[in-house]
Amino acid sequence: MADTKAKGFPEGFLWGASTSAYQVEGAAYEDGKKPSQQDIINKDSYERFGFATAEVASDMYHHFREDVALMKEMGFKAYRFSIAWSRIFPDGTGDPNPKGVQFYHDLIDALKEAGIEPIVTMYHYDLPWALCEKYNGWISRQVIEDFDNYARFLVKEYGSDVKYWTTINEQSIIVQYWTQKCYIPAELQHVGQLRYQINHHMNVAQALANKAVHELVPGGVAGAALGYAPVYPLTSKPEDVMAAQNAQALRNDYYTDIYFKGFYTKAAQIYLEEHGLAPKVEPGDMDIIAANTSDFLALNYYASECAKWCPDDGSKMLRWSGVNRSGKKGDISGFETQPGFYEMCKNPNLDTTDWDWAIDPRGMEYMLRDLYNRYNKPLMITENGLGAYDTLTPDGQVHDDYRIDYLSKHIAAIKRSIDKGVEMWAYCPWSALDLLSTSNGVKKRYGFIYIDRTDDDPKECERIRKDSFYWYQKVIATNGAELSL
Ligand code: BGP
Repeated sequence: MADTKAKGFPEGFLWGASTSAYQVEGAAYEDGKKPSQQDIINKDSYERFGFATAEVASDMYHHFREDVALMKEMGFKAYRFSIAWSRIFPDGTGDPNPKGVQFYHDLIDALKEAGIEPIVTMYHYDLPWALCEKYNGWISRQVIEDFDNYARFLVKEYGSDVKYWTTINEQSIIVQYWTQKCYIPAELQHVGQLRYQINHHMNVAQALANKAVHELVPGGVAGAALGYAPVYPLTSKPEDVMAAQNAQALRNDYYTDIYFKGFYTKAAQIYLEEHGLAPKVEPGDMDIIAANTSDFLALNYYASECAKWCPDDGSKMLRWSGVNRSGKKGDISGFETQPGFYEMCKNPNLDTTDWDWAIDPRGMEYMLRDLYNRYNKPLMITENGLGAYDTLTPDGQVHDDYRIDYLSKHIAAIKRSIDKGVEMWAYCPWSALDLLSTSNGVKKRYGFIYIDRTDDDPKECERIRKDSFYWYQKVIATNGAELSL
């Protein structure tokens, strides 16, 4: 008889955490690095909203040995981080910057010495600013060739030490929140089709990056890191259920079908064509995409989403996802609306974070089971976490029991998925240490390690272990068996 006992996390499971270059490194203009589009976007956010710039961030560039030591103390088996393209190629192309190249060698060596497996993301929102100035960045097809050149350089340079490569971070989120994630000139911001054009350029670029890993890294594996939120219908009315399927097609399948099957999800593509939003595809693009599919999918899961029917009778206009900048529940500026397809809405059954992100561990289990059943490919969690206000007590502690509660419930959901047969490689929640949020400065915190700084004052960026640090240490030591405090 088959052994039906729950098994939990496999031996060798990669416990760790994630960060991205511009959100932690700082040293934005040091040792030859030139600005990325995030240095420009975040400077603007500081002026408009008072959110910290990326200039210092968590100052990891100068603290990385201390940070790796803290990761080792927590027992990390893996660390997922990204490489800043503009540290390697300050102008996007041309000669590499020796000091930038050396920085990542030093980081990778330190991780290896600590027994921590690097999971490297090639691109996490930070295109070299020089390429925005030269040709409007991801809007131009030229970026495909330049990204391929950069990706090939990375895998040649670091491939002997790095087996796990995630190519591009969160294309789905880039489509929704494009001006936060990409520099888009003001005069083009009304052209919705460009969101999907950028995404198409990324699809070709990321397929070429998969190819580079497969050609140049013996035993190397490659796949994108996707921001993924499964979609529930608001009610069991058939039209709401249909709307949820439509939203699932356009917001999720449209990316995963490309990564694993090499084509655009039909219903989504037809909807985009009918509404003048579909990307222009050049001859040969789909061949490159289909010939270089992914080995695994890295998932960034924070929340599930909810959809309801939306008529196409002129009563509703196309609108993209809103954002909550204040950190006060309910301040979200609106929901994505695609007339005739779906309208996103709040799920009345779920509590949210202060930034209006639905808290839904069951949604993670639903997502993992669904994706594994459909594609039968290994999965990793490369982001998951609770953005919250943390308080540093006068005696230098951070009691983040709310974060422990959030993470333990999500880890339990992964365990249930594994027990139902899902092949999971890694859990790398967001984030190893506090960092610069993409949308809310540094007061919205995610880390196991508190960084003592404010939006206005980077201070010394002192590192302080939170309660969740000690809790996660125990989770890892017991391979996920012990999830309580
Ligand atoms: C993901 C990004 C990360 C990260 C996280 C939290 O979309 O990949 O870079 O920041 O979300 O989002 P935020 O920083 O907006 O709270």
